[in-house]
Amino acid sequence: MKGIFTALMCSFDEEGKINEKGLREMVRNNIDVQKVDGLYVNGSTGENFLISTEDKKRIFEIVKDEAGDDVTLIAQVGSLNIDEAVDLAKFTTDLKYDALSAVTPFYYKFDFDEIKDYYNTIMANVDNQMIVYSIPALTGVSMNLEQFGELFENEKIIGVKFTAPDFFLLERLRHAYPDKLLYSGFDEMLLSASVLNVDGAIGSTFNVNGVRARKIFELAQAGAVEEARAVQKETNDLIAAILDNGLYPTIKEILKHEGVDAGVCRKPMKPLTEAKKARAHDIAKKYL
Ligand code: NGF
Repeated sequence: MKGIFTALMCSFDEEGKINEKGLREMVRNNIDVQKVDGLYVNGSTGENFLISTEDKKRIFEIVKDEAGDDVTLIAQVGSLNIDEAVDLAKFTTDLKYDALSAVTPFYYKFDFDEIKDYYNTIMANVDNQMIVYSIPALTGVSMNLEQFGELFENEKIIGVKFTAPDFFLLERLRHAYPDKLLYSGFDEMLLSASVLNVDGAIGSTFNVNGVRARKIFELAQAGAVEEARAVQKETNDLIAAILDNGLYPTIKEILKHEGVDAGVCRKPMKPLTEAKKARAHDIAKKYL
């Protein structure tokens, strides 16, 4: 369960339908070219919150079929509809996904007891392990050290995907829960998180920059911080350009530049203009 995990994208056609061939190519690209340790399926990067339950299941099936046992697979099953979350948790456990993850329930201002009940309900229904997906900037849900500790009391909850720039909390979590898995969620902060001894990282840009991400992680683990910093700098030049051009559509366009049939993003995300498409190809040429 440790190492570099790509937050997998899904290839959609112009009508928003799954492009199975493209999805399979994306899986293979991550395994064979980016050489990542695992895939995080149907997360934010997978446009999970824009797709139907049926499409989520189909994506889980295609990815498992293509990846087999080549890499570790984590299924993001979180949903505001707890019945859907449980259904997806059962479905992916049956498919032999190695672990589950669930975004903290958002939109309504759930209190912590409700959040805890959400995770415990999902896990009571399956024989699997759970990585909490914490991304306060998008969900508005922040948890403190003690609250993470309360979630971790459930032994099936084995870690957290920590997508936040709060390195004080990350260090406290590392110190307090040495046996739980901590994953860095912001690719541009991978070095800082790695120095704090996270167990791995899950990120969108690893779809195109997985090899550099591994270098950062492994150099930091080996104490070679100067060298790691140089690779993080190259990485951040790439990430800054991607963010400036539009995150997910630009990663897809870069994948196309690399020969991967990455398709387009689903509405309401808008397609890249011709100028931005050209810029994405320039980014690939300049920074990859
Ligand atoms: O895309 C976001 C939104 N965050 C991802 C990652 O944390 C999301 C991060 O890689 C993820 O893993 C998922 O698909 O669930 C960023 O895209 C990257 O650091 C650029 O900012 O915040």
